[in-house]
Formats: sequence, structure tokens, C-alpha cells
Amino acid sequence: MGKLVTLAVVGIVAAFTVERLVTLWNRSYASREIDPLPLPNCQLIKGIESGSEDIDILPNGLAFISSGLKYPGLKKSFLPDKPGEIFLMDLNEDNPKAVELRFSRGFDVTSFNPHGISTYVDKDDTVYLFVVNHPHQQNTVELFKFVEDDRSLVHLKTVRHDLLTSANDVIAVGPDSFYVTNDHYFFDFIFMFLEMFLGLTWSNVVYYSPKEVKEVAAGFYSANGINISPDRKYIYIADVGDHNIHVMEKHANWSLTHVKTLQLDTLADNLSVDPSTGDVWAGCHPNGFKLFHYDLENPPGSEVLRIRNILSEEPEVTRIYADDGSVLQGSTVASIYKGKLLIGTVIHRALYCEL
Ligand SMILES: [Ca+2]
Ligand SMILES: [Ca+2]
Repeated sequence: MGKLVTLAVVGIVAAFTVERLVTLWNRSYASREIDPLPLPNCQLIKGIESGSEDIDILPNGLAFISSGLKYPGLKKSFLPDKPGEIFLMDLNEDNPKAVELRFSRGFDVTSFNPHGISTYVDKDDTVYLFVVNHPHQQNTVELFKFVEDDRSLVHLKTVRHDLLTSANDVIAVGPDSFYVTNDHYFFDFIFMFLEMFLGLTWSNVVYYSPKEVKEVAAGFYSANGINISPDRKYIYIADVGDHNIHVMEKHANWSLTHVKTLQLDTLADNLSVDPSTGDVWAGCHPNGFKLFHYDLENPPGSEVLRIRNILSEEPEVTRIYADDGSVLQGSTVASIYKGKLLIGTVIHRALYCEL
């Protein structure tokens, strides 16, 4: 009888494990191959060799690019010993170049590990840059003031809080307030993997201001990119693990309520919003398994979607760019400014296209 019970338990555990692995395999689109859809006028950006995870463009065409992310469980950057950087590109130039921004003294550059970013232009035209940072395996949001003449970032403060568990992307809603996504509850890769393996929905969105910090949305597989509509009434959240984008209504007390969910057939990472049209641009991973496996012989591909009229009954989803990884590996973001498109990646390069 004892042996029968043992056998039954082993059988149940084995069946459960197989079922979970198959679910995870399917959820990551591990068997998906992408058909390339190139754009005609694109070039890789010189000087960006170790990722461009997030890109945010100011209304005047200055683009900020975060580079050098080291993320648990992912292949180390192609330049693993180099600290992270923020690049600037002026998209008004004919042949824009990426320039590395300097940091004010006192900011620990050596452990800088930038992830999602967001800009905020204050009433007095001061430009603030919010950066999700993972120094020494921690989760912080760094607040900088951008000094254009000096091409530098003046560090104003480091936000630390127990609710920043596994921060991914940030959207500024004031000079010192923001929403931030936690893509998992844990930041350690083993526990992060367990969350994915068990299909837990412990990922959330947190609102932060100096006066109040609170969870405003929860129940995501993996909340990743976050952005705001041009009228600043709606917040868009990409759940990369659930292949969708949630539209949330923002209220006066900063709480969020669910409006709708747009289902996609790919793993959307960061979201950008075209200020002139309201179109949402998503940098996507066609195959999540290839991203974590990161075999240079069979690298992760890239995919960019444009979503028009996201608030309407029938949003129009168009694939604008796709690549099997031979040009661009692991796209995370696509940002647009007056017909110029920047596509960023987790640890690879960055692409500049004229549409
Ligand atoms: Ca962002
Ligand atoms: Ca992201």
C-alpha cells in the first residue's frame, strides 16, 4: 500500500510538472518563428552595443535611451563589465548620433543598471528623467534633472520602497511622482522562474509620490511597459506574460480602474505613445523562450506593432517591423518622432529608421 501511495504521488507530481512546463512553453510562444518584415530606411545606431531597453522622446525630438541592462536569468550584456548608460539623440538632425550623457558627481555610475525610463516636462520647462535602476540586485527609481547645454543628468534622488519588488518600467505623472510596474513579485531568478512556472499572477503596478505609495493594479502575469494617453486620462500597461495591453482609467486620487484589454499574438514589452496621433507603439518579443535561451546561432527576433484607436471598439493593430534576429535581437521598445522610428533591444543594438 505504501508503495502504491508513493507511486501515485510521484505520478501526480510528474503530471503536474509536465503540464506546467507545456503551459509555460506555449505561453512563451517557444515554437514560434517570425517572418521578417523589414523597413527600407534603417540603420543600426553607432555606439550602442549593449542594449537600449527603453527609449523616451521629448516633444522637441530629443530621445533618451537606456543601455546596459543586466536582468536576472537573461544573457549578460555583450559588454558585461561596462556600467549602464543613458544616451541622447537629437532626432531633428539629418544623421542623428547617440551621445552618452554625463552624470553629476556623487551618483554611483559603477553600479548603474538602467531599465525602463520616462521623461517629465514641468510647467517651467525643466526636464526630469525617471529611471528604473537595479544597482547591486536592488530595485530603485532614480530621478534626474536633464541639463541640455551640458549634456548631463543631475541626480536628484533615489526612490526605494518595499513595494518596488521587481521594477520594470515607469511613467512619470509629476515632477516627483510616477507609476511603476513590477514584472514579478520576486527579483531573484529562481523565484521569478517559479512564479512563471506556477502561473502566478503576483505582478502589479504601484503609484509613488513623496506623500503616498500604494498598489493601484494587480493580478498580472508580468506587467512590463507602462505609458499614458496624450490627454493623460488613461494608462496603458503591457502584460508581457499574458500577450495583451490593458487600458486603465486614471482617477483624481491616482487609483486606476480597468477599461478594456487588447489581446495580441506576441509578447509586448515597452509601450510608446505618439503624442500627435495617440497611436500606441509596442516593442515585442515574438518568442520569449529564445530571449531567455539566447542562442547566438538562433537568436531572439524583433517585432514592432502599431495600435491605432486603442480606445475604440475596433483598434487597428499593424505589424510595422519584424526581424528574425539577424539584424536586431530582442526588441523591447519602438518610439516615434515625426516619421522617425527608434527600436531598442534588451542587450543588443538599436535601430534608427526613417518611415
Ligand atoms: Ca518607459
Ligand atoms: Ca520593459
